[in-house]
Amino acid sequence: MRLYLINPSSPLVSITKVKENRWNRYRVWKPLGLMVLAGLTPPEWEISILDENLGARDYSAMPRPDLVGITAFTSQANRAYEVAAHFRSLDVPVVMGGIHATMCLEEVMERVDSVVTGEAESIWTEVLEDARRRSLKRRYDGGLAEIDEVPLARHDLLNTGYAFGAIQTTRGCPLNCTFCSVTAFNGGRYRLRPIPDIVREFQLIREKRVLVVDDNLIGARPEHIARAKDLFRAMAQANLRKEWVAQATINFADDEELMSLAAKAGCRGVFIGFESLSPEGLREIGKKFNLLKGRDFRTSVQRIQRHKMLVVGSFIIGLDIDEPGIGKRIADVASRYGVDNLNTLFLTPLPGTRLWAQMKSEDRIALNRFPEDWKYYTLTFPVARYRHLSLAGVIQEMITCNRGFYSMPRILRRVWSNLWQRRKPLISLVGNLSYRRNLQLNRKAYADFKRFSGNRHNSVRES
Ligand code: B12
Ligand code: SF4
Repeated sequence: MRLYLINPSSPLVSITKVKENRWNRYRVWKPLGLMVLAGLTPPEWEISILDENLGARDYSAMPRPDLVGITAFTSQANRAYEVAAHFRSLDVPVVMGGIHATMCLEEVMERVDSVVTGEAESIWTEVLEDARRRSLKRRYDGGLAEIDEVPLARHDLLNTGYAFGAIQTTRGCPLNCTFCSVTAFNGGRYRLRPIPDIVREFQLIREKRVLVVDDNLIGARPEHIARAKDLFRAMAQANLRKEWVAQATINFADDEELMSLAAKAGCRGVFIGFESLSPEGLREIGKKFNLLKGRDFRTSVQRIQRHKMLVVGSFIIGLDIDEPGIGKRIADVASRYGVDNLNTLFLTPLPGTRLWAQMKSEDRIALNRFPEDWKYYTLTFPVARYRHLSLAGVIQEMITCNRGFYSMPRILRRVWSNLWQRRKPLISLVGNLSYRRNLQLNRKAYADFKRFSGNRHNSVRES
């Protein structure tokens, strides 16, 4: 039995983007979900993982599979449907799963033979067995998995072409921010994989550099932080010789021992969601965690950097409280915090989130011709109507923000400070140049987007 597991080309991170900007090589990441699925697949299946982000595939020149499994983020949905249509025209059954299939079940059901919602661990072997017997059901629901029994991901099936390997050590997030799909998809319970499994899986990864995909590697509660320390100790003891980056909340900076252990275990950078400059903004999106009184973000960032780890800060533009001038303010504040890279995104109502429900009820989703419009749900296009910012206005704020943060003098200052602190100046330089080069590409993308979206955007003004 031949199984193709396909990651459809992404509008953001595909190899075509790498051709436009070679620094983007560092932004083509492995589709870990498919590697996990492969790990769950019994040996009688011959598996190929096909990642379209590594280059276009000529499926008609390949042997006919017995089953196709497709994953997709929302932004990949249209390409996923094209791939599904191709294989269905050959009478090959197509199963789709992942975040988009879970959040937009009806839309997906119309376009594939079978949909798997939720996490696949508890259900995938049943799907395969049904496929073998040619009796696939239209829908399966995996719910939330007990991830302490998950088999190791098949890293051997995708071991060339990427700058980074990928691994997951926890799932779920209790914080339920309004714009984020994670709590709706992976639940509010913070679930932990057993440390020996994680260490063993790290040893299977060929790449020297690894992305730890967890939404928050350290968690929020004291017992989670204690567990993170145990994990880092075990990783250091196993002498993995890996350098890795991860997402964490700002409380990472509050514990010297935690940071020191992380650095010893190979942590070279953390991605931190600051999201908004003001307490009102944080309240608006429900990110109460960042509201801790008395926190000085600059000091927190410096504490992390002292352990020779880079800090990437993320902010959102388009909140109801955001007014003209927000772009410059974010660039200035992020520079003041001293983050090494800035990743600013447009507030985007992703299906299944609280923000989606709110914006839909207020008729503020401007790009709403689905599925065609999903390709703009990359958080890099303003797909909604923003309270105080018109379409042209919100795009201009983004351009101002990025131009301000990624101006050559500021880049050089950051690289110099990294050199001075002996903190991987090269990685910082590559990251900064990659973003800077994309700014020029973005301008063209914005112009195309404005033409495409026409007059569907009118800013929502307060009455
Ligand atoms: C790592 C990550 C990335 C990485 C790598 C992505 C990749 N190639 O895998 C990078 C940095 C590139 C990235 C980019 C983006 N990301 Co991202 N990312 C994540 C993150 C943190 C983890 C994903 C992961 O690897 N999980 C671990 C694996 C094991 O889980 P999984 O993929 O969900 O797979 C399981 C199930 O879904 C299911 N499954 C999945 N596929 C299939 C297929 C079949 C056939 C079956 C049966 C089952 C199945 O089985 C698996 C095992 O249970 C998630 C948050 C999250 N917790 O999911 C956000 C998340 C997926 N990203 C999100 C977004 C919005 C983006 C961006 C659009 C935003 C941006 N500008 O950064 C881009 C766009 C990428 C694109 N493709 O267009 C959203 C997606 C929401 C949505 N509706 O699409 C999420 C959910 C976070 C959020 N804030 O809500 N991302
Ligand atoms: S943004 Fe981060 S903290 Fe908020 S719900 Fe999503 S994963 Fe949790």
